[in-house]
Parts: sequence; C-alpha cells; structure tokens
Amino acid sequence: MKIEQFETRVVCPATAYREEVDGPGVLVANFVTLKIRTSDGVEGVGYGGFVAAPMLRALQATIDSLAEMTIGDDPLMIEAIGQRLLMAGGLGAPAGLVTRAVAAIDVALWDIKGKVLGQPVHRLLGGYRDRVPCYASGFLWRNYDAAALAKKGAELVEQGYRAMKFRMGAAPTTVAEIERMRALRDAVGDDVDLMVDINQGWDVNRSIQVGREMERCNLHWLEDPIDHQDYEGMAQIAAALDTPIAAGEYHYGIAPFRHMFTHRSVDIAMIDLLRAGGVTPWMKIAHLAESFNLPVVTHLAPEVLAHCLAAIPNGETVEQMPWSLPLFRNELRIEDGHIVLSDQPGLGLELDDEAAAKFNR
Ligand code: SMN
Ligand code: MG
Repeated sequence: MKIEQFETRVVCPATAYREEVDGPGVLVANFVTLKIRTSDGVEGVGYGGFVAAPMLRALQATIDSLAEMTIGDDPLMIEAIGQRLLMAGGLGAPAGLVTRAVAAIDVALWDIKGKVLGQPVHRLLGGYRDRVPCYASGFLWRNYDAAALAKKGAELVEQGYRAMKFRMGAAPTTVAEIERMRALRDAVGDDVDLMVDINQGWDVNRSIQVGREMERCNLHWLEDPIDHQDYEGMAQIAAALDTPIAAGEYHYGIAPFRHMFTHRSVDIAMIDLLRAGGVTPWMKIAHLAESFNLPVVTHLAPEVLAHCLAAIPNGETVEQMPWSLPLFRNELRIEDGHIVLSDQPGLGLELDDEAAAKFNR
C-alpha cells in the first residue's frame, strides 16, 4: 500500500468565538484541511490551522509541498515520513509552518493506520481508557466583566460542565482581577474546577502577587502566567505558589519540554497538537512528562487529542475548545463531563465537505 493522492482546502468556519477573542479582522480559527488517500482507497484526515489569516495560504502551500513528498511512501511508516519532512522543511529549525504542516500529515497518517488495522487511534497509541475528562474552554473571555463571567459560568454549570477555564490579565488592578474571579467562583459554586489562563500577560512578581491572592478561590491551575521561554521565571512562580502551574502550548517540538521539566517550570504539561508536530511527538512529550511524574493536559483540537489523552496513564483532562468541530460531521460525545471515544477505526472523524464549501475562502 502506498500514498497515492492528497487534497488540501482552506476552511474558515464563521464562529461567534472569533469576534469575541480576536476582535474584528483578526482571524485565528482558520484551517487547512487535509485528506490523504492510499492505493488501497483508504482515506485519512488531518488539518493545520490556528494561524493568523495572512499565514493561511502559506500554510496550505507548506502542507501541499510536504504532502507531495510523501506520494509513493508506505503510509504506515509514520515516524520515517515525519522525520524526513521535518528535515526537508528546515534542517533542525522546523518551528512554525513546517511543524504545523507535518502535524497535519501525521494526524492523517494515524487515521489511515487505524483504518488499515481496524482499530481506533487511542488503542493503537496505548489504550488506557475510552472516556476522558474534559473542561469547557472558549467561553469565558478576558473582555468579560464580573457580571458577564458569572452569567456565562452559571450557564456552563447548567449545561453539565464541572470544570471550566477563564482568562485574566487585562484588568487594570489586582483588586479588579480578584473581583472578576470571585464573581465567577460564587456563580459556579465550590465543586467546579476553575482554571485561569494568562496567555503570558504577567511578569514573575505580578504572577506571584496576584497568584497568592487567587489561592483563596481554590484554582485548579494557573496557565502561562509569563513568557513561555522564561523557564527559570516559571519555576520561581511554581515554587512560590500552591496553585499548580500549567504551560507548554506555545512550544514547538519536543525539546522545550525537556527544558521545562528539568527546570521544574510546570506542575502540569499542556501540549498543543500542531506545535508539537502531530500525534507522534505529542505522545513522546506525554511519556517524557510521565518520567518526571507530571500530568498532561491537551491544548485545542479536542476531537484528535481525546485519542492521545485516552492512550496514556498520566492524562488529566481534554480542553473542550469547540473551534475545530465545525470541520467535521461528527459531534463530540460528552457524557457527565467526559468525552466518550468512538470504537470506529482511525480517528472516527469525517470532514464535512458541505460545511467546508460554505466556509471556503
Ligand atoms: C488559547 C489558545 C489559542 C487560541 C485561543 C486561546 C488559549 C487556550 O491559550 O489555552 O485555550
Ligand atoms: Mg492557554
């Protein structure tokens, strides 16, 4: 069996989230979908994305160029293909579009492998469980005031969520930051896990100062308080606070996680599918975290990363960020705060061509 054909498409689902998060004109929930077909007629799906609009055509061109290089390859030799493409894309400097493109191809190849072997990807990757905890993300934004946070938080509890993430880092004073958080905690009650994402907005001192105040609200984790490259600074924060520190979504490839772990920068490793470079390196990072006795959480792409989290013993929770879901005909099956994985071979995902035609640009 050989890789015979592939097809990419630029797809920009019109979501409400975009305006709320990015403001007018700045689009991040943009995607390039990928289908790879084998000589046996097996089709695998993947996608790249979460890049700014001006980078989208460049991402498509990168995926096209690299996918072209796989024509004639054995699709089951995923590691060999990935290594070759990373080298071809930049000789040791594969971060950025190349890594994202290789990720899309890697995901499609895992889908093919599952279909060829008749097994869901989560079982091929390890097989630890078939339902994984998830938390609501993508709903409680930085521009929400205390009242808006409380209203939306209560709605999410009503919908059955027992864990959710909100954003801080834009309020002018510490008092204002704490007021927002208190309003949300009061609205959702004490039994709900609350995570907070700063998206690198603070420095070390501010993180420790506000972080100490926040401890009274019993936070589940504090995410990306400072610049992701400041391994020592993150370690200082992790040592000063009882609240677990989560980070990792900004890093490309595997090696930065070694530095994060040896510096003791984090209590929870957050791994992004596209920046890691696909399912293959995502799993390597998860195993590396296990060797440091650290739990792992996912970043974006819940429909793919639920498979990865279900495969490992140190997986904590899946970020249920809905942005990529309009690409597929399938809906996430969520029961009692858990994503239930399907038994279908491969990823169990089907690209929604009609929706893509509607969103095509
Ligand atoms: C995030 C990442 C990418 C786009 C929007 C929000 C955020 C998260 O850091 O963790 O979901
Ligand atoms: Mg984040």
